[in-house]
Amino acid sequence: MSEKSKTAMQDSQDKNRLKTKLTRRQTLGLGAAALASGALGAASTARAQMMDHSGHNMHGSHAGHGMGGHGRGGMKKAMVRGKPGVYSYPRGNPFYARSVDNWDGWEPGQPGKHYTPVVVPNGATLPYKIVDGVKVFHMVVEEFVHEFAPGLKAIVWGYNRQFSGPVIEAVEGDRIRIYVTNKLNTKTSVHWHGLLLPSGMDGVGGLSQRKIRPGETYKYEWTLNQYGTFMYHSHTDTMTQEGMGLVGMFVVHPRKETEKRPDRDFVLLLGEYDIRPGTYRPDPNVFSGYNTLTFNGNCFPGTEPLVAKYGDKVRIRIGNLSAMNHHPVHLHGHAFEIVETDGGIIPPERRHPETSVLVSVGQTRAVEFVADNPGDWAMHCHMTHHTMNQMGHGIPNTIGIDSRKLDQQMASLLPAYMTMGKTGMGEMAKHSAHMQMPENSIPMMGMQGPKDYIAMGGLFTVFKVRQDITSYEDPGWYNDPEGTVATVASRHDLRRDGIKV
Ligand SMILES: [Cu+2]
Repeated sequence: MSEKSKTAMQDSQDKNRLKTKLTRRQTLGLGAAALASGALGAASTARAQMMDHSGHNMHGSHAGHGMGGHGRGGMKKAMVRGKPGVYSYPRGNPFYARSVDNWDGWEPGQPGKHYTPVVVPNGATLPYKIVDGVKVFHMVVEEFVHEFAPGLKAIVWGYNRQFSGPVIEAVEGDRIRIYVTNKLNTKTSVHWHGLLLPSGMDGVGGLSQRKIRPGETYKYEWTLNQYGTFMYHSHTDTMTQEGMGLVGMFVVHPRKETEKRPDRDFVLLLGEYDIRPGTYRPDPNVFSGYNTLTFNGNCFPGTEPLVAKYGDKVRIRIGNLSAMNHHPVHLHGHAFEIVETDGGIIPPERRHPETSVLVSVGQTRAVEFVADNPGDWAMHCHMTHHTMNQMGHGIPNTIGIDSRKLDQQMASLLPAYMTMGKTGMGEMAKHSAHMQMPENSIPMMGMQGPKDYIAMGGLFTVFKVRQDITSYEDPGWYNDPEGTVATVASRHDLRRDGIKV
């Protein structure tokens, strides 16, 4: 079908095409040689490259056409749309991440051969089977109970009883068919966020398709004509349905290697839910005050660590389908580059170093770096309220007060009374471990760490880098080399350095 797509770009943007090719070449990282030879030279080199790339094109005739033909009077031609019933791959945007120029006729991408499978902490990828060269997936939308962290469960909606949904993983050029069975008692639909596909496959209930009725199974099918980090989510009554958990990530690997593959390719989806202590359902109707913030549907201490070997090339793909909050995700001990967004690949020469990446609602960001610093490194949202669990926001500020008198007076009325939060929430978290907690609730934050109580919750996890591991199982806490842990200053230290305390 795609040989017809060549009609799609007989448009009026020849000038842009030159630019497009340059940018696209940069995007693809095809090397600087052609760039140095100037725009026209670069354009023809790009075209040659594309013809080379499309060597797998079954039909042959397509090679070089879609983007090629600069200076052939295209300025005068109006945009020609595909014929009715024929889908034309989008070709106008230089940022689309593509490693080939034609997407039909490829064998289904295989793990190991075409890609290094992603790692999904607290989750898994969606299984598929291959039927006549098509990758076939099946997602079942239903209600089930999910445990967000030890002690905190809620009735959620999700895909295939996974929360957040299983990661769909495929390869550019794969023909995919995704069945969606609706076992909810309300209508739904699935939108494929960031993916270039026919409008009718876009999953917006009422706009792109009729909504999926309870009990129905819908079929989505298209050919992946890009690679990158994308998402999927309900696009019917989204406030309720995303708020109940109908969200997931969608990763497409390049057909041809564009840059060295990462050794560890992690996928994390950020989420937020409102589960008030004592209740068993997220409340999707709230506007703010989300108290359960999650990496892949789990809040610390329920988050699985990300494990890498020293020297590994690491990619972390982060999507955000929270209801209302953007999350600046900060990694300790390393700097990274933001290499792609859900819109495409950032050309290498435009990347810059960061230690935090802001992932706004409805965005994905992929970062890359070399794990060159052994240790246990915190990775967390830097919004301090987002590393707390089930925090009430109506708490009086008692920091710094001396509550001894009040506690004595109150004790005569309420024997177990204790004013909380005088030294901050960290102490409160610890206390709550010994207190009677409301039903279905967890401490606002924390777990016992190797050196003390870790007063964090929500969007917090640990990135573990090790020199001498043979598997990526959780290696336990880091064994620090002697002399590399902060300790109490000795009297000798203080005297030597003239520190008066
Ligand atoms: Cu946040």
